[in-house]
Amino acid sequence: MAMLAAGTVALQAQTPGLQVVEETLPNPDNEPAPVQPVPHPRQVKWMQTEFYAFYHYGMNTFTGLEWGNGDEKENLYNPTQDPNPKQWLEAAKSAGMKGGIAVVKHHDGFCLWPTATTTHSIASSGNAHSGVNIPEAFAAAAKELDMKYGFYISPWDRNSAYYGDGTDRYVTEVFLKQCKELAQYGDDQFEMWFDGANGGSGYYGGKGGTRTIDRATYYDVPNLRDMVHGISPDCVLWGVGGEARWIGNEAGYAGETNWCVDNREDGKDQPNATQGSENGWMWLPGESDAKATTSGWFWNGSSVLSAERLFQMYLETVGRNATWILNLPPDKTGSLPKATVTRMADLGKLLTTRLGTNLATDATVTASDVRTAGAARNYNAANIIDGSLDTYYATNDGVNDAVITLTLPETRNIHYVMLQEHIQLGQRVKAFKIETSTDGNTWTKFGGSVPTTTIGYKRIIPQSGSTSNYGNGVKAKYVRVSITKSKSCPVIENIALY
Ligand code: FUL
Repeated sequence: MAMLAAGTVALQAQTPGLQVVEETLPNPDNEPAPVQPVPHPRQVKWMQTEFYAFYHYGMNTFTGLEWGNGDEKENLYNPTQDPNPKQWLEAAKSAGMKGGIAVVKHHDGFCLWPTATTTHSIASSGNAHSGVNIPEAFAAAAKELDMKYGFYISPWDRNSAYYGDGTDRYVTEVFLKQCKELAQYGDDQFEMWFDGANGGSGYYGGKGGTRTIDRATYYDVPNLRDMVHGISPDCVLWGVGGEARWIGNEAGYAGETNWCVDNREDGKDQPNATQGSENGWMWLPGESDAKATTSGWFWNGSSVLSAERLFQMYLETVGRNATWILNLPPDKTGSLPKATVTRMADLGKLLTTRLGTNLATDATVTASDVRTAGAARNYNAANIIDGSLDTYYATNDGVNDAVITLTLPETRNIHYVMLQEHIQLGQRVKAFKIETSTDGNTWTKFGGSVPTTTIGYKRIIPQSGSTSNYGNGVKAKYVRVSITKSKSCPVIENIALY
């Protein structure tokens, strides 16, 4: 590719007659050119986290509210035992989750750590078990369990007198400082969660009334991002922070077609949140937030969904190119109820039984076109079964379709096909199809009527197309994946059969 450095072009404009020699940038590995926009490396790591827990716990756990007004007396926060974030994370780990996000300040403004920004925190509660610093204990437990961690801090604060008071005092003296305090609980946080937070009625230091703000400018997001990334460089700022998008519902599903790119405007909700936008201008991957219980984000005694229903949500979120954050509310003891713990272990077992053993690792893989190898990298079809997130299969430039055939040593029963693009080079595939065969001559469509459009970081196609019925699967010795439409040469990282 011929490239002129921007500085050279400017110099040429200022210096008539200057000869510019075009330089061809070397590409010794013959790597495919990226399709823009591409993810920041922290967004790649974030997508690889896939499935993690959400813990709504705080003042509301004790008042029974979903949205506290901000006037709750601090001593109402009164856990009956020491809150135990390690127990929260252990349950998530047993479900196959790779991390968790703890709510440490909800809209009521009560902080679960002894912040210097307000007295409305655990430091003022004065109860026997209210002193546990939740973000500190949560980060320590995550490190111990080798899990990722992050915090939810509500930008909207119904307690603060300064919120939306016409000055920037709330943002500079409260919100940014609180985010900084939290960032300091670990330089390896993977996500900070900021909800929509438009403002509204509240206590506001006793003044009451309704406060409105302009979401696009109020929270000083550029400063917030720089400050958090300066301390915790891999921390993706969700929602208000503008590095990952809400999937548009709280019911645990993403679009079957789902792009990691979208058209973001500061302060606005994404119009195509569930599906993203094929020609979006920025990398803005979707996260699906859903409840593991039948109602409410905070603990209210409602029952836990069945492992089958949660498995379905997995297929409809992680299996559709979104991450999945599943809410597990701790109760008044400061721990997760037993029923939640048991259900998480059951979910983990289902995931392991159904998606834990790749039946394709000993397949022979061939492809219609294989990109010419470079000095230190090849693009062989077999790269799709090596399980690596670094190697990938690609076609040559100008070849935007591909037929990849996996031949198994013997006929096996297949329930799911999992596909991954090497998203570091952008999301490319627009359409594909999957077929199976027992003899290599007669082919049967796999996936029922599921629209096989996008792949992205991960796509899982169930044999019958149903996400709610495990079914009987299909007998196959040959599996053929045809990429029929792609923005540029396809780059396929993995294909697995389950
Ligand atoms: C929303 C909040 O208003 C809910 O209370 C909850 O925290 C949910 C995850 O995000 O924006």
